[in-house]
Amino acid sequence: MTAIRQLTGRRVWDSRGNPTVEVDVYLENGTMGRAIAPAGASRGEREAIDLRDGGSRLRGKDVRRALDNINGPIAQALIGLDATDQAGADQAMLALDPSPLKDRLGGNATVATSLAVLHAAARDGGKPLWRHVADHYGCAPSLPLPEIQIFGGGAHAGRRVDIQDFMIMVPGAATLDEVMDVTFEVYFAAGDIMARRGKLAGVADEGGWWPVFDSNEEALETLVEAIELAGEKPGERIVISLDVAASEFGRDGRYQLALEDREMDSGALIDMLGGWLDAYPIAAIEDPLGEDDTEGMIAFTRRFGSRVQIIGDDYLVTNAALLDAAAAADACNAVLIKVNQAGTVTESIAAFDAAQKAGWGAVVSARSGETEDVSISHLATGLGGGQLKVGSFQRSERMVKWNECLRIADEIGPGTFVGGAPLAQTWWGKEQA
Ligand code: 2PG
Ligand code: MG
Repeated sequence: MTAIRQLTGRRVWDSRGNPTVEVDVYLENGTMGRAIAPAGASRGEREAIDLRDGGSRLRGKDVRRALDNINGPIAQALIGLDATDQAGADQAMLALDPSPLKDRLGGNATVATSLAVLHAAARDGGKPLWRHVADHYGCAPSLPLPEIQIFGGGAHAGRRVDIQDFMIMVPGAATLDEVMDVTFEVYFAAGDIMARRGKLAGVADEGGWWPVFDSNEEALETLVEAIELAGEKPGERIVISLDVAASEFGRDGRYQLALEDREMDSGALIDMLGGWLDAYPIAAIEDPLGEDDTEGMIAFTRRFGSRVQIIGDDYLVTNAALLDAAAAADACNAVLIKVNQAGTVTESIAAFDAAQKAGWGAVVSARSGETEDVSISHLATGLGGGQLKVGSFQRSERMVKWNECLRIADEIGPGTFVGGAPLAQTWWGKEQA
């Protein structure tokens, strides 16, 4: 056992220029672990809250209350505990704040603390974080298959288009290096097309090109063109992945497509998305219906679940109980794992375990507000066999995560990137068969 000697929170700033919390955990032997809380923009209603101060200071976004919680009650509860007992440290925080949304301590306070403890324990054991995660949770580590955004949208691009993420995956690549090469070509081909049409207008929150489009379909068409301009055949080595983030434009089974000035019910939205699945090589689709539209999710999964990965993000908020219920109802077939939605590493692992039990895929994911923290690159690798979504192929808070995966690839050795995670291959393979 190596006990936690000191725990300190400080205010730092994220990729959107908003304040966030960083935690340093020091162990008795001087080992230190550090982590920073990310922040979402399209947040699920049932995810752990970011505790912010409100009021007029920093537009209400300051995090002094979360820092007070870290430096006060959380430090008091965790000092003296064994840093290698992740569940024990997380449990100590849950005992302080048993509320479902962690509104007392703040999910930002708990997630930075929880991840900092994980980092400290890994260092204490002399292991890279990915190896510690694999050993601690009994997983076979493997490099994740990246999901990389080419166009932003939704809440990350002033709602310029309704759909939030237009992404590619390269399950046909043999190595992570190859994924990066292919992504470079597609990303800049997309930029060239936008420039040629006078539509190049910078990038959205996660580094994808700003979506100057007249319809959601135009974004999809342009993505296909970019893949072709990069010299690839869409659906061969490269597939498309979408985050519809439907909760952002739908409530109570009614959806407002602002771009097209159209209102539709769940059935019409499902038909529209189904049309896209027929027309484009889409292998994965996230939050196709709203977080309150379980019937829609079930209907969508019934129709398309055998041919496409259907990922619950806002719908499941990295919550094992919600995942169990969704698995029983057949309401999607994969989960997005965001540690700050759950609020602790232990609860995120519980959601990951529930996904494994259900036979579902798992996509470890960043938030739209990010930092230099690279914990998720390690988590995705350590847990093994999955995917990783960190945004686009530009802006350092995104690229640090891809670059960290490349370093991990050197550590883990050749042959561990299995030509695209088996998961994505399986889903796409089904379609091809
Ligand atoms: C999502 C994420 C990342 P946010 O919806 O999957 O793209 O967005 O962090 O804003 O919730
Ligand atoms: Mg999402």
